[in-house]
Amino acid sequence: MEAPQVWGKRWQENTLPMARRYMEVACRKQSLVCLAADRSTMAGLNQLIDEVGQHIAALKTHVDLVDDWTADSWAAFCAKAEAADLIIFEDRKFADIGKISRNQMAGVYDIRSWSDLVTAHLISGPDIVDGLQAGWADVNRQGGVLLLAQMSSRGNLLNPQYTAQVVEKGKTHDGVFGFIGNGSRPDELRELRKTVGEAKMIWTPGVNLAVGDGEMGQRYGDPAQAINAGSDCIIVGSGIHMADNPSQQAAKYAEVSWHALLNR
Ligand code: S5P
Repeated sequence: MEAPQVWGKRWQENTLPMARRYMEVACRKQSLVCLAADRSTMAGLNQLIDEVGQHIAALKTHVDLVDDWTADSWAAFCAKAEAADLIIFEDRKFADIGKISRNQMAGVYDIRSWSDLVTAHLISGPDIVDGLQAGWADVNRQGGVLLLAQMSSRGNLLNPQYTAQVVEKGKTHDGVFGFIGNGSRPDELRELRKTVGEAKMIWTPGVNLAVGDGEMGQRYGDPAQAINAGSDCIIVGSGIHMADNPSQQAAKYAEVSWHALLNR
C-alpha cells in the first residue's frame, strides 16, 4: 500500500523529508517498530540486525553503552542497518546549550555523521534544536530531532505543564521531527496527540506485548493501544532483543503495529 493512503493526514501535513522517509519505510516493511538495540557488544548488535532487520523500520541505538565500540566496527554496523532499509536513531538525549550540543554531535562518536534522528530534552530551551541541526549541517547531512515530551519511567518530572511547553515550542520548528510520548499510558498519549495536532510524529517507548512493570521503574503498555491513541512508532527493546526468538517476536510486533495503523 502507498504511504499517502496509509498515513492519511499525517502524510499530508508532515512534509519533512525525514518524516516522509520514515512513513515510506514503514509501508515497505509493514512495520511501525523501532528496535531499541540495547546490547553491549558489537557482535550482539550485528546479530540483532541480521535476525530482525526485515521486521523493523528504525533502529535506535545508545552508542555509549557498547563495551567493544570502535569507529570501524560502528561504521560497518551502520552500513548493515542502511542495507536493511533502517532509519538510524541515536537516543543520546542531548540536554545542554545549543553550542555544546552542536559540538557533542561530533567528538569520538561523531553522531552527526551516521544518525538520522536524535533525542533531546528541551530543558535548556529551544536553541538546542538549532545546535543539533547545525551539527548535521557541519557534515552536509540532514536529520531530525525527537523532543522528549513525556517519559515512560515512573516518577519522571515531565509534568503536563512541561509537556505542553515542549509541544508549543517544538511543533512549529522544522528541525523537530516529532516527540517522544509515553507508550505505557494511552490516555496521556491521546492528550499529547491533541496538543501536537496531526503534523508531527509521536514515537513511544514503554510498550510490550506483556503489559505491566518492567525493570527499575520502566512501565509497559499495549502496543496497539499506543498506536490507537496517536503513536506513529512503537519503540521496543527487551520485548525483542531479550526474547528467546527475536525474529519471531519482531514479526509479531510488526504485525500488531501495522494492523493498528490500518485500523486507525
Ligand atoms: O521515556 C522513555 C524514553 C526512551 S527514549 N523511556 C524509554 O524507555 N526510552 C528508551 O526506550 C530507553 O532508553 C530504552 O532504550 C528503550 C526501552 O527499552 P525496553 O527494553 O524497556 O523496551
